[in-house]
Amino acid sequence: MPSFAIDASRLLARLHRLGDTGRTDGALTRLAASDADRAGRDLVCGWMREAGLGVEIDRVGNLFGIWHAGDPAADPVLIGSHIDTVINAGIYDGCYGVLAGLSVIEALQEAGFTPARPIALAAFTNEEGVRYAPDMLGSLVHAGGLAVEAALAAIGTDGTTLGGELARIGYAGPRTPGFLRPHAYVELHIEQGPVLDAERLPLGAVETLQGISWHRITIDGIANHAGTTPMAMRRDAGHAAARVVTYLRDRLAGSNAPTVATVGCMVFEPNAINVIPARATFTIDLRDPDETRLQTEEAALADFLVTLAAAERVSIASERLARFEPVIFDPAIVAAIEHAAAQRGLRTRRMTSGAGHDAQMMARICPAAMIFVPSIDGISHNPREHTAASDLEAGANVLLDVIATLALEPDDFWWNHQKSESGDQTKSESGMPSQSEGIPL
Ligand code: HGY
Ligand code: MN
Ligand code: MN
Repeated sequence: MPSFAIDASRLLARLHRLGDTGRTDGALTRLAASDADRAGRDLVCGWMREAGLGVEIDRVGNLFGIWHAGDPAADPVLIGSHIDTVINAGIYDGCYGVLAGLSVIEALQEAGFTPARPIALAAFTNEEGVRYAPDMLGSLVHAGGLAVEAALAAIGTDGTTLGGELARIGYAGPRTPGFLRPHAYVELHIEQGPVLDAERLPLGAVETLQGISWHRITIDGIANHAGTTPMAMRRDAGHAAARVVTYLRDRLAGSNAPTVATVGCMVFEPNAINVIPARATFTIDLRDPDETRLQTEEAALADFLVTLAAAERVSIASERLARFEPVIFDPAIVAAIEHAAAQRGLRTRRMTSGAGHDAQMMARICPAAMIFVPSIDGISHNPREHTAASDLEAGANVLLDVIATLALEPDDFWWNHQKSESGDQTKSESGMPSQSEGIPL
């Protein structure tokens, strides 16, 4: 069993400290580039500097803490996630992956591990996409999927621009996004779903991530008097919107497919108790692990909207906010995750991620994969989000093993310190094989 581990009490203390940062009336809402985000960023950058990492900030506010070890010319192994949250969030989504990554780097430093290449930690901007669309914005820009200027010009739900807000909070950095080309990327995250908890498994080796399709729908009818307008004469944007919500539920409830649809935001105008809504604006989040089926659902929805507009005598406009195809992660890193867990006596299962993550963007530019730990009752995007401390610790230790392995060169041992003490053994005490005999990375 590996004798090498992260400092779990430090990780948990930081998780709760960060989780207490940016709360308003007790609720944790750290939207991208908000004052609460600034407070969280300040805290994380401080911890990165205390660990001796070089802190770099790029033009879209992505934070990087770099351990400049090993060959300075070599691409770094990158650990990452995000610290922005949804509204009234839990403390683990994103923040756990960033803080566990920091605890991994500190553990490697404190154990005298000398990586063959730099190891870096990223906290990407606006992963949630609640204030600015698209989601995973910072990692998407880093991966070259969205131009910097377009990202900075993104208009928020509050009418601000991302660029203006990053400058206001002091996190419009100088580095050009994409300045750091990862050798490999690993993200540790809570599952945010029910599978691991239901199966009593401590870890998931995430091999795929489902496709995501976000749209904003605007329905325009005619405002009229709630009391005097006969039902047959109404051009009710609110009723038409409600029919979209029930269409999605009815269509998918009867399906065997894993497709999911969510209408998370809805606004009526003029939003008055005695006025038939003139306008309804709402969002649709559609997801499916299969690209063809996702396209089929998008087309079916578009057809339904055309039929609905005629039937309700309203006009309906649809604006695409985000569209990401399903992703297949790097099989060698997925195998390394399973191997590292097995070395620690931890059972795992292969999984598809239902949630979007920065890893899906990093997979565009380097080998990438994810490690999941259980979410109790599958609850997330909710202050009740929770993961057992033992699972948080196990996930971070497996991340440690995988990062150490990825930071090796082929002729190196898993733990150089081990090699210097006990000569040329082929296995370190940890049981992790040396690169030459071990994981096919
Ligand atoms: O929406 C998502 O799946 C992620 O939480 N950003
Ligand atoms: Mn997340
Ligand atoms: Mn999230």
